[in-house]
Amino acid sequence: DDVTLDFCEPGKAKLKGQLEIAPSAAAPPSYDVIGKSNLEVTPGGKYRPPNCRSRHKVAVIIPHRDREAHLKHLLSHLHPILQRQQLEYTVYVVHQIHGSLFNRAMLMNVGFAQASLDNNYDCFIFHDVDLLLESDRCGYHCPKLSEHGRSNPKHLSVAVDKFDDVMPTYRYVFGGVSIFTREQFLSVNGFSNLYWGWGAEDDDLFLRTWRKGYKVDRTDTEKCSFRMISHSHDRDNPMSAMRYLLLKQSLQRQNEDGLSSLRYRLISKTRGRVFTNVTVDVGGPTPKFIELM
Ligand code: UD2
Ligand code: MN
Repeated sequence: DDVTLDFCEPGKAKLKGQLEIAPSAAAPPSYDVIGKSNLEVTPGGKYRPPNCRSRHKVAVIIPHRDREAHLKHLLSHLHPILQRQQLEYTVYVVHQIHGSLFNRAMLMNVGFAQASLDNNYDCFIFHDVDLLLESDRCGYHCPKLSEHGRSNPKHLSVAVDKFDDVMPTYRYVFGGVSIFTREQFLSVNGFSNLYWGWGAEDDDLFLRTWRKGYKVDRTDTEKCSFRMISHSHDRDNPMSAMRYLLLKQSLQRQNEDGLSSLRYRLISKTRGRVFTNVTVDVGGPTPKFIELM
């Protein structure tokens, strides 16, 4: 930290309000072009405001596989917003190798662990690759440090506009974009590692959060709304029966299943021009295994 600088004043942030969102069918910009439009972002996808000391040290964690066009759209949209918000931040993309079902939750845990090795981030934003913020008045950060003690994790993507309809918001929804301080995430023991394929890992996180005495703060949907890039659905999860059983026993497992039991094989960790890439093998059921079940 450069302690000689004054803290950034939120009032001085040059926000734009409502943002234009390029149609997702359009070809996304290349990483090179994204880099050239964000010259103050340094390798690894890191930024800190040059003229003031940020009040927030944020790691943005994006789980990813085979959605590179979405990733480019997201990065080109998000970097300028985070800079305008005067955040000190790094973007981590956690990439799962092929060979087993996708495990969004486990990739979030890996992102948390790997980011924590790099820096003392105080705030973690767990972010789907396909959600674009519609206004930069939606703060991508945790409450101020002094308020951490009594703050709750936050669900940011309450309003998601997808093919012109707003997603039904039911009480347990916690997917999309969610925000935890380091203490909060450690306290809930992160996400469960056991959800392979689409669904329920976010509901599980919601239960874990309540179990540890937090509530889930919802953002003001006027300020924070998102557009989801249209994509085909992967809801045909071969493990779907399993996930209801898992959810039922979520709370019994909480202390043994999560950050405390996280095992993975790090394939590579590299600093790209506009993000830090973490590629991992998290294991998991192979197509052959599922066929035999
Ligand atoms: C909803 C939730 C999501 C998650 C999911 C259930 C919202 C807005 N989103 O998303 O957070 O809880 O249900 O698991 O509430 N991904 C890849 N490659 C894949 C599959 C997934 O990169 O092959 C990543 C990517 O970041 C994606 C996220 O996982 O955005 C969630 O998957 P989805 O977008 O297919 O699921 P969706 O939209 O139903
Ligand atoms: Mn999606």
